[in-house]
Amino acid sequence: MEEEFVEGNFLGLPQREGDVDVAIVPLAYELTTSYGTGTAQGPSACIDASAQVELYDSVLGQDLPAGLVIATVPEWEGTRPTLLGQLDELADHASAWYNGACFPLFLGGEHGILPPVIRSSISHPLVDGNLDRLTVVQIDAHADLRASLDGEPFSHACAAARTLDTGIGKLLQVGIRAYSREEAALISSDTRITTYFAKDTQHPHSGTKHWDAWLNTLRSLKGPVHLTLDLDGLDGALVPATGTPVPGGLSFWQVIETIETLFQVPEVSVIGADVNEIGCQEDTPLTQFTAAQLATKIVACHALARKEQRWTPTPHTSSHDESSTYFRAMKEPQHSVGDHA
Ligand SMILES: [Mn+2]
Repeated sequence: MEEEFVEGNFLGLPQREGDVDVAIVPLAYELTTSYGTGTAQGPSACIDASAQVELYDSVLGQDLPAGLVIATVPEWEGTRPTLLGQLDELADHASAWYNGACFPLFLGGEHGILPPVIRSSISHPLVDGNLDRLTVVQIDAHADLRASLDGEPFSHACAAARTLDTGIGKLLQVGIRAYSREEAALISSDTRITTYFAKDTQHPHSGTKHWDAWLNTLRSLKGPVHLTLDLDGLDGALVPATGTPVPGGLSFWQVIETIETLFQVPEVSVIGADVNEIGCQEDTPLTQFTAAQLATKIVACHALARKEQRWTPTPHTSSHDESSTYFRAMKEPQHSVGDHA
């Protein structure tokens, strides 16, 4: 039976009755993007473009919503006057979807959304107050490990560094090809970080060996995982309207393979994901359509994980300090690599 098409909803899907299984959460956040190229319009552009994405997924073997209640949440826009205040506001907004019964997919917005999103996942039952249990898988052109950029420690260029500050256990990166000497030093010295560089995985002769090693690294994971997909991890030709497109990146199919592989690891539960740095391309919808296709793949892989009993809803029973002043209480980042900005 054909679903009714609802304008403004992800994939045009009508929201069914019942508890929300998948929340599509648009975060129109753009405070620190280098060129200010319109990532705040990205989430709505992605939702509009999703109207053209096929509902059938070949791996799932079904049409979405595949029996799930998928809700498209109204767009978040910050109201507090300071950046740290807005990060707390964003974390409060995100935490509602970490109740253990729902899978949130955040659409950004600049990559600066990541630290508050990760902070808010502390209330998820599988994290259970200890973010050390969480692994973050990052697809990105940039390492995002700077201490600060232009004096701003919460810049999008510092998203992974501030996420490490929240206390996560592991950070896995792939697609990385733009980073500073200080970031290279941190990658070498911080045992929580594992980085697969694009110069290795995309090498015309030896790339396959490195790519297989990346997939095997994913397969070795256990426990709760958050997937953060910065669109610029893809080759710039595919996403020219992302904030900072970079040549030499991952192919579309490599990103698909990463998503499919991660969601199928038997001992992994992907508790949330984000697609960020979505731009709104005017002359062709390629950038926002690419984002919409990958967002759909994430939802389909989550649906498959539920179907194959690799994702069991774990309703919230415990209460944790869900402090809504985490970022405002922060004076300085807790680690520092040399900052020449
Ligand atoms: Mn990034």
